[in-house]
Amino acid sequence: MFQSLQEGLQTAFQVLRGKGKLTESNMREGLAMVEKSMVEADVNVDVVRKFMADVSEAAIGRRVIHSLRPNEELVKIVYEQLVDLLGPVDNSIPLKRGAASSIMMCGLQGAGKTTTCGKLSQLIKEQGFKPFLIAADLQRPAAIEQLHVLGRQLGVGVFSKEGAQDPVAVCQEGIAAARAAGADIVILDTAGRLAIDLELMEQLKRIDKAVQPQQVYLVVDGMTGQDAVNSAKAFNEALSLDGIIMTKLDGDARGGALLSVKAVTQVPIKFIGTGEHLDALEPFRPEGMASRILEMGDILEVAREAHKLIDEKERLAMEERMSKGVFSLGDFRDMMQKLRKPGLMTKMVSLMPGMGEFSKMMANADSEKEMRRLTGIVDSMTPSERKNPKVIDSARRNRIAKGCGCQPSQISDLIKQFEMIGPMLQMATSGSMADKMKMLGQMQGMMSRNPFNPTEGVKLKGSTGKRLTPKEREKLQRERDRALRKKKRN
Ligand SMILES: Nc1nc2c(ncn2[C@@H]2O[C@H](COP(=O)(O)OP(=O)(O)OP(=O)(O)O)[C@@H](O)[C@H]2O)c(=O)[nH]1
Ligand SMILES: [Mg+2]
Repeated sequence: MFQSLQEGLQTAFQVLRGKGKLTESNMREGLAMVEKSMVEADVNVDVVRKFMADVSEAAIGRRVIHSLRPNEELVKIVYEQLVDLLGPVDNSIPLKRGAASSIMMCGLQGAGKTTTCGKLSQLIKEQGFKPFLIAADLQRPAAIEQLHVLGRQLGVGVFSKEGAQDPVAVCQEGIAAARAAGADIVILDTAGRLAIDLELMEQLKRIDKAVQPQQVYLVVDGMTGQDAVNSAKAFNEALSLDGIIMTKLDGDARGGALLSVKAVTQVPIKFIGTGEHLDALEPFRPEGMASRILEMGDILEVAREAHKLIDEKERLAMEERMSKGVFSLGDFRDMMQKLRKPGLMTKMVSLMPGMGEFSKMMANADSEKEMRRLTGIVDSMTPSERKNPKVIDSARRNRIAKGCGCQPSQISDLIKQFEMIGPMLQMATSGSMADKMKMLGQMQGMMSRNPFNPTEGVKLKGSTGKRLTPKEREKLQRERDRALRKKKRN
C-alpha cells in the first residue's frame, strides 16, 4: 500500500537524521521532500498546499522543544497532520435490533459495491446483528445472481425480483421482506455506471427519497486516484453522503485519493477494502492509516499501546522507581501480566518489523504456562528479593523453588529474563522516541533466543549451574548468540 509515498516520506525523514538540532533551514529541506512525495502520490494540489502550510506552522511553532530529535519531531508533526487530514471519523454502523434500518451503497461501475455489500454483511454478522441484502441493481443482468451467491456464502437473506423495472419499488418491497425476516439492518446494492450520468443520479435520488436510508455510503476505487475524488464530489452533491468506502487499497494505489477525498468533500472515509475476500474490509482509522503511511508508525503505535497499559499515576511511580534504578522483579511481573492482555503483546510485536517469531512465542500456549510460572516464582519471593534479585543465593533459591513448586534453575532463568527484558519494557513505556528505537533494536537482537527459556535449543558450554560473574555471563551470552547464528545459518 502506497509504497512510493512511504519511500518518499522516509527520504524526507532521512534528511534530518543525525542532525542534532532543529533549525528552520534543515526543517525546510525535510518539508520540501514531504511535499514532493505527496505531489508524486497524486494528492490533490490544494490539499497538498494546505497540508504543507499546516505542517510548516506546527514545525516552526515547535522548534524549541524537548527530547525528540529533528527527524523524530518531523515524523510526529506529519503524523498528527495526517490524522487531522483523514479524520475524524465515526465508523459505527447504525445497528438496532429488529429495526431493519438501511444503508444505501452507491458508486461507479466496478468500484466494488456488491463485494462491499457482502463484506459489510460479514462485519455486521460478526457484531451479532442480522443483516439483509437487497438487489437493487437492475442494470446488469448478472448483478442479482452475484448478490445471491454472496448471500448464500454468508448465510444472509437476499431480496430480489426477477424482471423488475423500478429499483425504488424493489427497495421498498425488499425492506418489507427484511422486516418480516426480523433483520436488523438492510443493505441496498444499487447499480453503477461507467461515468456519472444524470440517469444514475436521478435513480439514486429517488431511492434515497423513498427509502430514506440511515446511511448513504459511496464506494470508490482507490486505484483511480483523483477520478475517485471527483466522483465523490459529484455523488456528495446529489446525495449528501455519510461516508466513503475506498476499495482496492491492496493494489498499487498511490494514496492520492485516500489523502485527498476527505479534505475535498468533507466526507470521511469510513471503511477501506483491502482485498477481494469477504473479510478484507477494515474500519478506517486515521491514526492507524497515518502510522502505516509513515512506517515509523510502528514506533508510534507501540509507544501508544504501551502507554495505554499503564495509567499515568502508575507510570509516574514506576518511572521514579526506574530512575532510581529500583525496577523490581515485582514490577517486571506486573508489566508482563499487563502485556499478556489478550492480543496486545502480539499486536505490539506484530507492528515491529522482523518480530514474527517473538509474536508466535507470545501467542502459544507454552508461554501461557511460562507466565503462570513467572507469577508463581515472583510471588514466592520476599519484597527485598524482588527488589534486588542479586541477594538470591542458593539457599534462597531452594526456598523459593519449594514455595512455587519449580526447579531452582528456573529461578535463575527468570532472573536472567528479568535482566534481559526488563530494561526494554522500561523503554517501551517511557523515554524518547530514540529510546524506543533502541529498544526495537535490542528486541530484534533478542529474537535469536527465547527470553522465556534462554537456554532453549542451544547447548551451553560450561553450563555447570554455578553462579556466574557478570563478565562470565556476558561471555556466555556472546557464545550463545554465535551458536544460535550458526544454527540459523544451517
Ligand atoms: N483487490 C481488490 N478487489 C476488489 C476489492 N473490492 C472489490 N474488488 C473487486 O472488484 C471487482 C468489482 O467488484 P464489484 O463488487 O462487482 O463491483 P460493483 O461496484 O458492484 O460493480 P457493478 O455492479 O458492475 O457496478 C470484483 O472483481 C471484486 O472482486 C478490494 O478491496 N480489493
Ligand atoms: Mg455490483
